[in-house]
Amino acid sequence: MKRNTGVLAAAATLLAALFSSPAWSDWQLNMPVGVTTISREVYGLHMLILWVCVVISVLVYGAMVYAIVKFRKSKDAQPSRFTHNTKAEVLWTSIPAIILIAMAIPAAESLVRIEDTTESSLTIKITGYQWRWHYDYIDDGVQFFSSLDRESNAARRRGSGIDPESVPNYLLEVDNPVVVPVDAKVRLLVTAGDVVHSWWVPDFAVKKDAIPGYINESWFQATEEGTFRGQCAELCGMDHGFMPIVVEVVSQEEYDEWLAERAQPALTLAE
Ligand SMILES: [Cu+2]
Repeated sequence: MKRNTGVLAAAATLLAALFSSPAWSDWQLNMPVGVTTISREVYGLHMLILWVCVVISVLVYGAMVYAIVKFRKSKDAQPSRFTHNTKAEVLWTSIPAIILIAMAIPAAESLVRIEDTTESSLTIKITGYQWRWHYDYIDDGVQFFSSLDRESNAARRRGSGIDPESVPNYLLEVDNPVVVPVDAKVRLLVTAGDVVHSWWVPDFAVKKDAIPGYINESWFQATEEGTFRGQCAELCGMDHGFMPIVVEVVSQEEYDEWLAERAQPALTLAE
């Protein structure tokens, strides 16, 4: 008895340590709520459908466990011998069909909104390369490459002697982040210059394949300012893990300033 209490106490301590550890936040299982209109909608749908599935699972497995226990062999259970039951068949066909349709309607509405890139206030063409991203603000003549930042790049080399833990945002930092204004509908034209990549920012609920010769469209409208990070989500070769994405959502004024600064060197060159 005493030994059992000891084991229980140790297990409780271990669990408590596990759940209170700061590292626990890295093990978040659910998808992020995100910061865009669509990401919140996707999260809401995901939770709704998850709970529908939970209720169905509880009912189905509950009935199964009940039947296993109640009609077990040791109780000398006798099976019924009927072969057809129209009422039961109608019920177990129509109820799942109704549930599926009820889930499909809001999901289809969201899908239509996800694909609707009209009325955007800004268009960015994104091109994936082995192993960096190229961004082209096609209405404003601003374009640049965005690569893994120097610090991460140095630390990732074999035998660099640099502790990755000491590098802030290791493998998730770039030299030139994408900058967009808050609340603006940003249309994305996604393509690639060599092999297939995928532009993925979880907080925006955007993951779009970048395919050579094709242009895929997507959009987002971030309603919060901040720095949001993503990665290439399509295995594209040796350095697939080293082409992160950083998007800075800023106020309209900051965006205008950034745009003016960015456009300057191009003008000087042209002159
Ligand atoms: Cu890639």
